Amino acid sequence: MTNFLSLADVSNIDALIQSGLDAKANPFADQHLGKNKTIGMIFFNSSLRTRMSTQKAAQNLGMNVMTMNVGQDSWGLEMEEGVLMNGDKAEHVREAAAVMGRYCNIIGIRAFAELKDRDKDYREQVMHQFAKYARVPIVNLESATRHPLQSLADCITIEEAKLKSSLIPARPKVVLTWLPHFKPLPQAVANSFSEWMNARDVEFVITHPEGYELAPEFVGNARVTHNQDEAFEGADFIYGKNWSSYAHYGQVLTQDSSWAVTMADLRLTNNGKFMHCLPVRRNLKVADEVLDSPQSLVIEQAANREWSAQAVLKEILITM
Ligand code: SN0
Repeated sequence: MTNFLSLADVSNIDALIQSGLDAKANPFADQHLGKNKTIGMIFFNSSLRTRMSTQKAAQNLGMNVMTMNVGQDSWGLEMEEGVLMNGDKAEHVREAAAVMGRYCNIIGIRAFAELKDRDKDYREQVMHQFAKYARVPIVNLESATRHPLQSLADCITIEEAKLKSSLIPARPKVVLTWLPHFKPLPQAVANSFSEWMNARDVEFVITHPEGYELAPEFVGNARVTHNQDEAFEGADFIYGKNWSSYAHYGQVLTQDSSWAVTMADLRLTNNGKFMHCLPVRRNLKVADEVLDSPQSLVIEQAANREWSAQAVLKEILITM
């Protein structure tokens, strides 16, 4: 693997999931792989799990880690080509990425959607500019349209739950449900989860209010319904996430609280497990009773971020 920008960079998902499970069972088996190698983690946005789990994974592999919060620790970075730089951004990505590429063997980047210009966000300018000018492998730490390290951790979590419980069928029913929120959030987590579930052997259903359709290339072969109760019937996994509208780009079209997940909703499922990438706003998106119930996988799912990052970094390191 050279870059890890999306599922398209993965040649064998099953093997990558297994590598994550192996890392979890034996975290320090590959300490030699990253010796004298450095990862730079560049954040344009806030992070808790991604920052800590990726750093931990890199250290498990023996790597050195440097972290940079763009605009706070560093100069603001200009991404557009050929512009007169007389605004608030003091440095161009051409120099910044080229220099970072000299210090680092791998660069991880987090750059959320700005949710203003859909074409611009979906072009993934920041990832592509870094890949072009840094000339080292780039790892997506959540970009405008995707969060593949999260999706890999989600796949690991689902496989692990299947191994632990004989009640979950070999081909589980997985439901991605929209949750209410007053703030416009990116589609990245939902897009990515959908992209990865389309590549797995699951019955995949997406449910959301009208106007919240994801981009068709991410929906793939999922069944889409506006009836959350119907979607939840017999589900083995409920994956909650809020996202803003793609069609009415970046807008909050409804905050209908009936879409929040409660225990009454979970009772419609096949003893379904609840998943969320976190951070989650309690009782706005999901009831306390769900997050605190034995059916919630959110903490294990976050714990698995370490192993998804480790599987990906290992895959990149073995090619160096
Ligand atoms: C981000 C998102 O993409 O939705 C990161 C998720 C891993 N989430 C948020 O920005 C939540 C912010 C909030 O105020 O609830």
